[in-house]
Amino acid sequence: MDVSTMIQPPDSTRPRLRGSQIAIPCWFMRGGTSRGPFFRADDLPRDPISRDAVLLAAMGSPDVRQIDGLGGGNPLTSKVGIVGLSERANADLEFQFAQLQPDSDLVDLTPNCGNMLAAVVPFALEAGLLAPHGDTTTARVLTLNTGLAAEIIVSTPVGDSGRYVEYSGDARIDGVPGMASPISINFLDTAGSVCSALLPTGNVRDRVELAGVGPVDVTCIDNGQPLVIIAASALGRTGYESAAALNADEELTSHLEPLRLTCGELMGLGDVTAKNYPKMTLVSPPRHGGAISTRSFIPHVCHDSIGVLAAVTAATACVLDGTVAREVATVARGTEITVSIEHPAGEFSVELGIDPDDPQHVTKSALLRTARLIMAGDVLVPRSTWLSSAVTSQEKQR
Ligand code: NQM
Repeated sequence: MDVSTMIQPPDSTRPRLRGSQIAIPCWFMRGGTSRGPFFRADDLPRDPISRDAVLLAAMGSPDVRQIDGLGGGNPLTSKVGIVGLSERANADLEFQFAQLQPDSDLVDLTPNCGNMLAAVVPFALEAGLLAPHGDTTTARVLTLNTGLAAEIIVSTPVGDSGRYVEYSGDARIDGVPGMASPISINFLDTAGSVCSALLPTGNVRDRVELAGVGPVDVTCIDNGQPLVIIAASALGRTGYESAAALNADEELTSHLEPLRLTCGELMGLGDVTAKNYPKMTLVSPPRHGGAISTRSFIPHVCHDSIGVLAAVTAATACVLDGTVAREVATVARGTEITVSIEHPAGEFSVELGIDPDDPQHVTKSALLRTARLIMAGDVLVPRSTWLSSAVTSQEKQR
């Protein structure tokens, strides 16, 4: 067989039968410190049951090693991006983020992921959804999970065969080796992304009774990601332990989950047993010149670094008087400030805009991420997972 008939550009393909399996066009991308397959919305079944079955099969969940799929055995590598063009006046692209888990068959479409968000515009350019429009391409992305909007700027210089997405560069983010091209993300409206308000309990601080520990002060806050912020010292930890040590700390995790369930109710989120939020965030004074030190549980595993919107939310808590974070943080005052969030793999800088007339009001946030296309091709899933008529009708045409 002529090799030219075997190799097709992935963007010229659609989902199709391949023996007993279905081949679905897929772009495997790193977004920030997360990683996962991206799909064009039109390439997946519309029926949610079938779509979830396809995503579980693609990732190899449930299985702790995800040996039969693309997942990497960790929540940070069990993420999926689904992207389509938007018909809304204020958005170019719509991004549906799906959080899967290695060890469960849950496909959660309710949380945000600012790391995977960083890969949305590069993906849209690679997959032919968007055309680059200059040395940089700016697109407005609406995250369907919570209605979060962001303006994202990606480098798209001219190469030998036209404009391309530049992945190489001199930006560095802690938690990812090496350097890469910067991607700027400006969040347009993050307060109360999942909750009803930035401070969903109405307070900067609440006191919660925790069995076996006693009263514990928490800050319940959502500036893009619902967080419960607790002083590490309140749970008898320094907050400087490694992620691995905290994950092995069964006494700590046995306290965190009941606290999470109680705070979930206080935050108006109802029963959060099967939800990936609120995330539990232990804080302590900074040790490396930053504003605060964090250990973020997402929500049952300690993050190797910290999520993007979790960092934005923690940074916001650092500037609000009365919060548990403010008490241990070192932050400058001003209307345009950088808040450096220390985490197990380094630090994460968040730019915050503060209302000059109201220092308790954070007006905007911005940050820098990197992303990279790792693989483009097809992911294959068993035919039985796809129950919709799309592939069957394609089959009839052959
Ligand atoms: O908070 C981890 C990640 C995330 C989410 C998680 C994220 C965010 O690091 O915006 O990026 O909280 O599950 O990808």
